[in-house]
Amino acid sequence: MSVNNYTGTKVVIIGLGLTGSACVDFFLTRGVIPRVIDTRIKPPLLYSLPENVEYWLGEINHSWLMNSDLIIISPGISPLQPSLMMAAHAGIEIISEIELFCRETQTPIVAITGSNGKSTVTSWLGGMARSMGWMVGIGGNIGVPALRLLNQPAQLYILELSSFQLETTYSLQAVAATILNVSEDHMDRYPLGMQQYCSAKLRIYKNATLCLVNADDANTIPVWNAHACYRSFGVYTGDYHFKNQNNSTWLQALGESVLNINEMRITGKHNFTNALSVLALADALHIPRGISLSSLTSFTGLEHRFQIIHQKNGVQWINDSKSTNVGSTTAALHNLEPDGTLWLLLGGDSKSADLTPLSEPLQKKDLRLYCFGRDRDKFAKLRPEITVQTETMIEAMLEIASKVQPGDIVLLAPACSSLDQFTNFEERGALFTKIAREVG
Ligand code: UMA
Ligand code: ADP
Repeated sequence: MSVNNYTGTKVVIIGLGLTGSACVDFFLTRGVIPRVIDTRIKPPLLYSLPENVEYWLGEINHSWLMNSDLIIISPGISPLQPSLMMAAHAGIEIISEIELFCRETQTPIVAITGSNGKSTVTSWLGGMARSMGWMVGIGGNIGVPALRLLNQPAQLYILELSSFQLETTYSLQAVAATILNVSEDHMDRYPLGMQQYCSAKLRIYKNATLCLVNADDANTIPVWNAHACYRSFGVYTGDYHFKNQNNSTWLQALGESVLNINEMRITGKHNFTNALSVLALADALHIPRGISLSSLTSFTGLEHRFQIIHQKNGVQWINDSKSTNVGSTTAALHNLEPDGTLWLLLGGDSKSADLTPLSEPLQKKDLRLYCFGRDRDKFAKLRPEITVQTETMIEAMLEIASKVQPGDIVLLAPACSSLDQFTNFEERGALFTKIAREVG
């Protein structure tokens, strides 16, 4: 039941992708016919637009904006575009789809952001909450627009939120909110750099009941929200951390050793850190330990995230196609100590990132780099003496396949978005998997 009455509101939606399309449906069911703008000539969901909805393609229609009462911007559109700045200056409200969603529901929301690990933590916690028998809506940046979740009854929402979505979200009042980590990403969207990117992420804590911060990452810690309760996780500090005992590593929660990490099926040190944050959020939701620990041990991770997809003749092939920034590639490299050579595939669209933080992890010995895609030159400069450049990932894989020896690992962790050569990271990961199984 909508608590907001939009009758008579002149609504413009910018973007006709997943988000814009969900917004169109939302307003139509509330009896408001919005107008839709997309700066692309052929936005992906144009075909789904009902005939009675007016649309404008190829550029922002400034007069439509100035004649509206409410503008909903898709995550891919920056509110700092000149025409949106002018609309804001004229007093026209500009909000995200997440803001619309928050205004519609009183159901508790867990909100999760961070440069890396959002989808993993969101799905992991989501599965855990569902195993309680709760009706849980899981969505946001993970791929399901939050507004679509309103179509099903829910006792709890778990939302993955990007910095883009948070920029124009004001009414979020999460029962628990976390920034998992911050490393450089999306610098093409944030010309003022990390400060601007961090400020967008920090908005997640505003009005949260519980803020879960990463004790090892100062960028995840807010300097305000005096009303919130704070919990932290970290490698060796924080309310949730690791403890070495009896020659193994345990998850330590609020002073108690609760789980030997060897009992978990997920791999990678970064995923054990994700487990700490999942456990902290589960505790915030009062999920009994028996259920949370059982879910921590059974979760095997998501596709395209640091997954061994092929093993033959002593060679492992790892698909980490979702590694789209320097932080996730660094995490992947820190996990691997092969007996032989590590063959790393890097490249794509680096989104104007500073790549120099990769220099240190790329000092690993017995490493070979294969750089492909649009920004391959930039990566090749990091360690030219061990680098081969190819136009495409397939060319690189064919060459690597002819050279690998038992004990080697081939890792796709490209530190880039795939959009220069693929539809999305799933397509890149699926191709890597297919070729690895054919030639590996
Ligand atoms: N675009 C234009 N002109 C427009 C509108 C969009 O050029 O008028 C471009 C954008 O710059 C972008 C692309 O079209 O390159 C898609 O943008 P969109 O805002 O229409 O995207 P949606 O299809 O609505 O998908 C969005 C999120 N996409 C982005 O933030 C770019 C999806 O996250 C999210 O799953 C979906 O909403 C549902 O919430 C994707 C993503 O890449 C997976 N997110 C970034 C990330 O994870 O790093 C933030
Ligand atoms: P996101 O939704 O934030 O992009 P994902 O869970 O999809 O996060 O993982 C994206 C990439 O980040 C993958 O390469 C994954 O292996 C890596 N990753 C996951 N968790 C972490 C973490 N805590 N720290 C660094 N990298 C991580």
